[in-house]
Amino acid sequence: MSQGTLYVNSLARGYLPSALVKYLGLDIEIVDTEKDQESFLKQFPLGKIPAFVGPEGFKLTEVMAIAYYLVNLKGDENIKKVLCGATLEEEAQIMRSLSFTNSELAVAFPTFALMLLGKLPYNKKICDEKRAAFDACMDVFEQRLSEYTYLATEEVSLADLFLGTLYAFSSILIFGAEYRAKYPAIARWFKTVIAHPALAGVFDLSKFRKDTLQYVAPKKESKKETKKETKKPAAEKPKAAAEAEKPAEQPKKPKHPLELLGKATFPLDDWKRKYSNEDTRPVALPWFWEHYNPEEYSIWRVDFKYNDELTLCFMSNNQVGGFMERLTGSVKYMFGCMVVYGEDRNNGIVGAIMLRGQDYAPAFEVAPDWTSYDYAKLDTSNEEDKEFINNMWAWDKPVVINGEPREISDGKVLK
Ligand SMILES: N[C@@H](CCC(=O)N[C@@H](CS)C(=O)NCC(=O)O)C(=O)O
Repeated sequence: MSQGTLYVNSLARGYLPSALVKYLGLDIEIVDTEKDQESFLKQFPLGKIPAFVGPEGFKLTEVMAIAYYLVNLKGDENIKKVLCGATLEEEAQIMRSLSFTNSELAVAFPTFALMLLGKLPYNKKICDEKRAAFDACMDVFEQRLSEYTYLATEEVSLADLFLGTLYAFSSILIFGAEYRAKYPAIARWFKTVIAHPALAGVFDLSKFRKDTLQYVAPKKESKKETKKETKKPAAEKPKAAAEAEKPAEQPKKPKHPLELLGKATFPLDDWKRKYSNEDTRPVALPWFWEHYNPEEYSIWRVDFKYNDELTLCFMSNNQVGGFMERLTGSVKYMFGCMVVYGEDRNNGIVGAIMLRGQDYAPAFEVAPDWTSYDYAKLDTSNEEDKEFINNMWAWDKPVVINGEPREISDGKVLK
């Protein structure tokens, strides 16, 4: 009879339990939740990786508990003594190291990694803080490993295997050779740990980064380049073919209605650059309020009308992404953020969007699904409305919905 199902994905905490299943030769099915989100979330609505279900519905979450359970499930006393400890003191030291790695290093990592990877809005202060917290953990490990061979005992234990997987994961994703060289004792230790049969073949070491990933502010699209690119292929085509492809008469593109409002003094493109390149709260937002002109632009609260029909947060966020793509025709007159708040099966979409003019319709109606949203004009002379706009654009605090603070799980920027 199968010994259960382990749910993992390509995120860091999944590597240890799946390596253990293989190493211990357990009859456990390993399911990649990226391929089967639905059945995973049905059983584990929090959606945290890893998760485990035994044959009689015995459920486990938390990487440390799952790792401990898998080793004990094997029922091999020698393996258990090595991986989980042979004495009370060894067990406690292994637990100590696992807990430190899991609650300090593994918690600091995703925030700055996701910011560097462009998957979370970049905030220099938070990014630097989390990075410093990660480095502080590395210092603790470096100190330990310059005095001892392993993290907790005299052999490779669960503590070493766990940190080993996170070290490999972060070296593939973020950290380069120079960073690793700052921790020579850890690098030496890693060579031994990665050679342990439990981790053999789990990571492709040739994928370790050479340079550490740095934050690069997104580049503004250059109109000149786009023009150049569209001209080039035409020039390379034989004349006759180019002629044949030419439409008989080029119909004039109708002007966007907001074009009729003329050029605004508020430098929208400068603002978009500021927002992308600077810390939102301390630098970008003060700049915005200094330059904003409410006679030229208006700012709207946008609420999705059918929050009850939303299911998984990532699907709600895809919906926001689709809406923004459909607004492309108006984006040069607009800026804003829309966020998904709440949890899977209990979430909603809200945002604050600035647009040229005082009427929302001309900007939004280019998107066929614009009627799925409610629009309410915000009063930027009112502190509460201003705070709502700041919160939507900084997207770093819970949003208050019907008097209740709701965590923001994801979002998109329209720019
Ligand atoms: N305390 C949990 C944390 C689990 C966790 O945060 N896992 C990450 C992957 S390493 C995850 O599922 N992140 C996705 C999310 O938080 O939605 C544990 O120790 O297992």
